Amino acid sequence: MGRLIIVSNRLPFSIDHDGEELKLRQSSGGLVSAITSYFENNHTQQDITGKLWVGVADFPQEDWDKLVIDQTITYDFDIQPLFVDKQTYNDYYNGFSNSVIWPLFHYFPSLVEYPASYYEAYVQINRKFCNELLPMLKPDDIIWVHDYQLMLLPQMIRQQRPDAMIGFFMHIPFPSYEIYRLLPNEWKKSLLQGVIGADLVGFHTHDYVQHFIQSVKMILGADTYFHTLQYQNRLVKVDLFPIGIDYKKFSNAANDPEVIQYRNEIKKNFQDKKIIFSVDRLDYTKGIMDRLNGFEFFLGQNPRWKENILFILNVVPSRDEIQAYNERKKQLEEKIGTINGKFSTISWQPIIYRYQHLPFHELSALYQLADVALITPLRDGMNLVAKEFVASSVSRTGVLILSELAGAASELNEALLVNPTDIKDIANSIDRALNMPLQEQRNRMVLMQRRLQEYDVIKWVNDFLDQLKETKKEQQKLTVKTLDEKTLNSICRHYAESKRRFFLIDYDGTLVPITRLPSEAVPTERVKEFLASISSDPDNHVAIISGRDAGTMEKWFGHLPLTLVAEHGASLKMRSEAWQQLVTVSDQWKDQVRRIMQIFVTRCVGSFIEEKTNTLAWHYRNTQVDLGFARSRELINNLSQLIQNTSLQVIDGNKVVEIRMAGFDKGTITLRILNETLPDFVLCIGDDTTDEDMFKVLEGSAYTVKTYTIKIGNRGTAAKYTLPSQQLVLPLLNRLQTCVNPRKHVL
Ligand code: GDG
Repeated sequence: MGRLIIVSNRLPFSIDHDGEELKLRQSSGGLVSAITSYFENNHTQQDITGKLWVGVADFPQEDWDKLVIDQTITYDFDIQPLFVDKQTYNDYYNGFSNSVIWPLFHYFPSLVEYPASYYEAYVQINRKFCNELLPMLKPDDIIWVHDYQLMLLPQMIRQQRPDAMIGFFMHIPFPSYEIYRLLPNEWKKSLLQGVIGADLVGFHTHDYVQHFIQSVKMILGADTYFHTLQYQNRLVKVDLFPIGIDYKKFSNAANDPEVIQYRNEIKKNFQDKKIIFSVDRLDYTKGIMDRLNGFEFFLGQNPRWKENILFILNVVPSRDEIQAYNERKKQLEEKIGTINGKFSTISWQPIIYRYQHLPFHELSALYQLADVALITPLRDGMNLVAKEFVASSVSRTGVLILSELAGAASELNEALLVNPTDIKDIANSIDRALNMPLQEQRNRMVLMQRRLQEYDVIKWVNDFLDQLKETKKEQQKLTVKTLDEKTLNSICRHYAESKRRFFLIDYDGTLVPITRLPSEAVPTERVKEFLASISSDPDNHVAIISGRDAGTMEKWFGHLPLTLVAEHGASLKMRSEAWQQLVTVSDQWKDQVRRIMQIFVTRCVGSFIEEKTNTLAWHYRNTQVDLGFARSRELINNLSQLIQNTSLQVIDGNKVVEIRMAGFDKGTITLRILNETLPDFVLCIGDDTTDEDMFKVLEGSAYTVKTYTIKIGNRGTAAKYTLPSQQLVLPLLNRLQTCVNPRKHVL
């Protein structure tokens, strides 16, 4: 392994001017807290040889140069700042990132602004990151791209470095498909394509993973299988990694003298008062206004808490150049004024409001002192504040009130979960928290603490990096199987030496691409010419082995010297012979099956029934992806029950469910033909699940002749080799002919 390169929009610090002196100041924010903790603790994996953080500098180049010359930089990782044009950065950061992606992904579509210049700047800055990174990259580096500002970057790097190890982590929610699809077409496509340029894509929760997979399926048409995506012949993993915190940093802070001193001061000032605490960046997603409304409602309903309670509300300045943020600051401050004006006495006011970044010892002391942490975002990717409050409670008392719409709610279900817009719910929860018996507080706290201790930020990073390496290994296993030049040469050699060559070729998805309707997939002139050419060699015996019915096969290929297998083996026409029906049972079963399939046609728009002599097939290729798949499972279930104790079987094909007589499949018929023809060279190629039966018998121990089994696509298969796409089939087969006769080139 090489270096770990963290790539994020911002660097983890800013530079402040203190007179002539320049000082580093750590930025606040979830991503920075997490990664700096990991780096500071020196917990990096053993095989990582260095650490580098790349991000945009929010300070001038001359400040940076001065710090480097004066050797003021004391971070234990390397830093590569990017200096970018201010206007472009503004359109990329305040524009596309924070006025398009941020509001949309947090379910505020009405706040989204759509100027094209924002997107252009987003592309430009992502490109700038890519261009700066490329010359730095070494072959073994791990590149870990973070968050919504850099969604295009993974693919940009991938295009230049196809083998790079790239991870992407999204710190904010990924919205449901219905929300995501509101983006203009070009944007929504390129953002998804950009992200899946990574090998591993991480989110905080199962829901975000599912939403992302759904969008990739619906918008890019990618194949998905649980947490694996298949897109343009690349395998990408998508999984959940709920970010952890630096647990020890918060629990150990209780013994820090600076924290103790500050804690004592506050205690002295607010003796006997219950403290409610919250800290957030100033952001409309954090639900501060609804929280204040909830608190106001609580005070109105519970006058006995007058003078006995204090809400310490800390708001950290954030994105103040964006209008939506500025306006909200004014509204919040007015609301705080109203509540204080309404409920204060001469010696007490209910809310202490501060608009500033707190030093760590103050933050930590407030976490420890709070009787209640009131964390009520309207949406939040995770929310680290909730976790930090829990970790800080060394006394194991205190109650967490947490929004059910924060990602953290899926891990912290011992908190009092509230709907953040329901002010009564918030008020009732405050009341319940203030009256909760100590034992119950402890029971809840202990369970949450155990969980957070178990999966802290170190585990989080290591888990992500381990999975990234695993994904790379899985991809490599698939590449090992891909038909390469060496294997092609050996197939060619073997082909040239053989005298009784046998070809088993599937039709749909192999000789021709899959189309919307089976009737559209007619063989092209190119296919017919190729088949005529390859079968004209007396040493070649070619079988087209398909699920199509005998009539269609005869119409298309009857004039050529080919063996034809229809309906997966129910009908057979050996080369130069007549068709034989291998199934002779009555087809009365069809009526009942047809009736059931018809119900599914009605219940799933776009699906249709194909009727063949011995088979009924329900196709769902043209349906809404998820609905089609769900209905196909139901249909399989219904049909399986229906055919119990009959000689029928249900086949779960590629976007098709078929029912036909048992005992006939492509494997059985393959063995039968081979036993009749006794070849010395076999090449079998197909794309569908039904082709697996052929691959299995040919790769099984019963069959010993040298064979080449080739699956199109790189899903799991019993075939020995894979070919990335259908378009490569004819060139491959054609190349074999040139092995014997180099001048013969049909295509
Ligand atoms: C994004 C996602 C996700 C805050 N104020 C002060 C301060 N902080 C620190 C907290 C905490 C961090 O900043 C805030 O993290 P959150 O998770 O609460 O929120 P975002 O900044 O919006 O983070 C979020 C996160 O990324 C991680 O993936 O959880 O959903 O939106 O660590 O302690 N630190 C100090 N003074 C402050 O005044 N010292």
